[in-house]
Amino acid sequence: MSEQCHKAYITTPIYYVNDIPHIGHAYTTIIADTLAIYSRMAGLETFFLTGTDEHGQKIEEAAKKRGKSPQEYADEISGRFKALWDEFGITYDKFIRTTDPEHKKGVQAAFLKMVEKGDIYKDVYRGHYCISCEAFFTETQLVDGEFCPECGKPTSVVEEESYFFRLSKYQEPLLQWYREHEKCILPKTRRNEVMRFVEGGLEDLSITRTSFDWGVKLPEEMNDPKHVMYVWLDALMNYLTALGYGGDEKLMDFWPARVHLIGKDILRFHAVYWPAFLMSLDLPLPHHVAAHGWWTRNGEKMSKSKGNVINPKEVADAYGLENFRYFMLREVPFGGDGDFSQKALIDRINSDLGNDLGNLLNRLIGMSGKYSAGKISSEKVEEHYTEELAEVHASMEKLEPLLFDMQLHRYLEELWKPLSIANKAIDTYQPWVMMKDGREEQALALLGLIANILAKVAVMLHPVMPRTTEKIAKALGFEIDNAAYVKLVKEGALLDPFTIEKIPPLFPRIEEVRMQEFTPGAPEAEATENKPEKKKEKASEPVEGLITIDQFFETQLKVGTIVEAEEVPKSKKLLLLQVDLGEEKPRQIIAGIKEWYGPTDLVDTQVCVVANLKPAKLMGMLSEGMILAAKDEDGLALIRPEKPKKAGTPIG
Ligand code: ME8
Repeated sequence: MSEQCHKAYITTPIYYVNDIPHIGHAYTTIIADTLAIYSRMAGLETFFLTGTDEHGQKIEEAAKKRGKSPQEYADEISGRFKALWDEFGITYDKFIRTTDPEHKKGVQAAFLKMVEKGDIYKDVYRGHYCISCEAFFTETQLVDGEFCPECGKPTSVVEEESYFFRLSKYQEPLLQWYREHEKCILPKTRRNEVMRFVEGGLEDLSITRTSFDWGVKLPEEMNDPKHVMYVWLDALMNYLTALGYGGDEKLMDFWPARVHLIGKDILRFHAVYWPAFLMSLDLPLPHHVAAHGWWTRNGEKMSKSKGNVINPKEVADAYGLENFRYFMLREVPFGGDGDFSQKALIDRINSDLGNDLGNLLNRLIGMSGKYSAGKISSEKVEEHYTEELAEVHASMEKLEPLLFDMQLHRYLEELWKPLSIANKAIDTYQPWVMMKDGREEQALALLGLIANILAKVAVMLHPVMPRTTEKIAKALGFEIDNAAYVKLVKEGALLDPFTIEKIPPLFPRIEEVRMQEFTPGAPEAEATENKPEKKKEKASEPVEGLITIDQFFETQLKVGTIVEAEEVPKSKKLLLLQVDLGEEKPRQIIAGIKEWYGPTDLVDTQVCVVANLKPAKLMGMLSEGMILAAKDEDGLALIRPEKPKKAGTPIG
């Protein structure tokens, strides 16, 4: 993305409707949202597109398994993606669905244009097809002569009449594009990878199928009704049809895209096929295709078929949506893979957000209330804090290029430098001492420095944490908008004056893990069926089932003393316990142990408790923990410490 352009068209992949949204999807969408919010704030005319990819054999089969029509099924899952993005406040301008009539019309128009260009011919396709990846492979590319090299699932042999796109014709022009545009594919290492692939030779691409039905039909002019479009041609075209290609083209001046954000799994489609299709359509190529890495669980890519997905809504509910946004962007270098860990998320919230940012704001609010009745002037800041200001500006200047180069983790790292300057300045100059020893002007100017640093950071953090930064701005008495961005960031100027308002702490400290740790559950039937034996074996290898010591300690086990026990009315199984864990008040725990223990057996005895389980409701009552027990054919026995221990003693 270059700063000089005045339009910013930003896209996410359109997500397949065979998978419910997980944190991988949320990651791409949150990055795209961050870029879109930034672009709008920077005064660029912005169009942010997301949506769902609804055609193809994979979706047809998934719908059939659920006894639904593909359309019904697509409506349902597409709705879930849209609902989640709406709940997350994602600022998309359009949510496209490939089943939209305008989209289908646009894809057909593109097909005709490619025919006109002489880029399409009819032949017979013989080869292997992976339904899960919706991709063709040659014999030599397969693993063990049968399995997909991308996802490991078995491929099927296909021999059918097909239209082909002359991809081979575009080999040289593609190489030229990569060579001439250093940043066309980001990160740059990916560009090298794509170049090697294309240099290896490109075969023409089969772009229609006849063996199933769920897709965009060929244009009537082709007079060949048994063909439907290859799902990737259909899907990639969404980036154009969303702007009206082949119909009402009034948004087409947003083309070319500033950035197509994608995961590294779909790089070949976006960095090879897509630019070749665009060349065939005589359209300019995107400025950037930016491929991020994978979120993994214990080193494995997260996906529904592996049964190891993390629900982004659960994370957002447990830790706060904007904290989650910050974590995702800060934790993993763009392009690299990242293993999702709650501990890392909690550390980021407590340390970066709580200590570095939140405490700084609290200190400013406190000091300004005490020393200057909430009024802060910037008049003397330059005079007293020239060096600090210069350092702050040097950091601010580095930010935009980092963002536009997708170096989001470095962007946030750099953005934290001014915070560190501010925190250090307070510790070094000790304004409370200056207030006492006659250096009031310097002390008040220091508050001006801090307020300006916080204002600048709030503006540049706004795209990542929109609502939180609005609260910071409110506390400082200004609004985050293009004018503030120009003044504080572009011009490097100071705001003056500030009227400080007290607000509650933004990042209360998190002491406990708030989500149930993921336990490898049975993946949904539809997804497991196709797994090759090889993969299944791998999943049961002992190492796969092991956890690290850190993972173990994410479960907090404590000794508890049962102080009260009673029957749950109308329940044959449940007892209501009050268990002392050495906290302010006993925890209420509902345990399914009534068949083996009566209330009087339990009072004043000790048990082992999972203390950081998300509270759940049972029979309308809150249960705030779980008691450990072992059950075999002889019944159930509670697990108890061998000797009495103080209530709340950690186990581990
Ligand atoms: O590929 N980590 O759709 P899709 C990070 N319909 N990102 C992940 C991820 C993970 N574990 N899993 C998924 C398709 N993603 C096509 C796209 S575009 C014209 C057609 C994200 O539902 C990442 O952005 O399989 C990846 O590229 C995308 O979801 C794949 O989504």
